[in-house]
Amino acid sequence: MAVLEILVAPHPVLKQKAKPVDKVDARVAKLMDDMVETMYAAQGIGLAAPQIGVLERVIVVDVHEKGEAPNPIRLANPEIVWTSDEKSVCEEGCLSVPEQYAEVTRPKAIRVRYLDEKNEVREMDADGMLATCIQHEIDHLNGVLFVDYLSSLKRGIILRKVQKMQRQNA
Ligand code: GNR
Ligand code: NI
Repeated sequence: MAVLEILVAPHPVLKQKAKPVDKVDARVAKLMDDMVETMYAAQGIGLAAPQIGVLERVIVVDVHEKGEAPNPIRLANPEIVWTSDEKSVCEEGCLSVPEQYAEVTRPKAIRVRYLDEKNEVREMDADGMLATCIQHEIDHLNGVLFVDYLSSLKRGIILRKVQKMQRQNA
């Protein structure tokens, strides 16, 4: 496995739409493993392939509580097939928008269909943090960042802060 570099906004790859995988073969399974390792190294609860520069529809999530066993979930070609009418508000952050947080409203619960690491079709119900995280990751596959839900004023403030930080670290 390998820890990969995470792209930071405004990297153009983060605005592009990712392509479906044909099937989850050994190559895609390895991509999933590398993404899990990269997510843990960055202390994130999710990661989408475009964040490591790969424009394929692959995401990983792990929302396990501190002190509980890790529970990584690998999803290829994830599709939301149902959303609750009920919404929830979560303070979101993003590894590609480092150290910035803002409230985003999304459906509280979802059902998602996907291919697992063995290329088997699965469906999963999610709510709470897991539902929020999966929706955040699927947005990345469509070139959408959480800041895109904010006013252009707030988005501009956040993206300028990130660029300034990046320049200082360079
Ligand atoms: O680590 C992450 N935390 C987080 C918190 C609230 C809502 C979404 C997330 S996902 C984020 C990791 C990330 O950027 N995934 O794309
Ligand atoms: Ni993100």
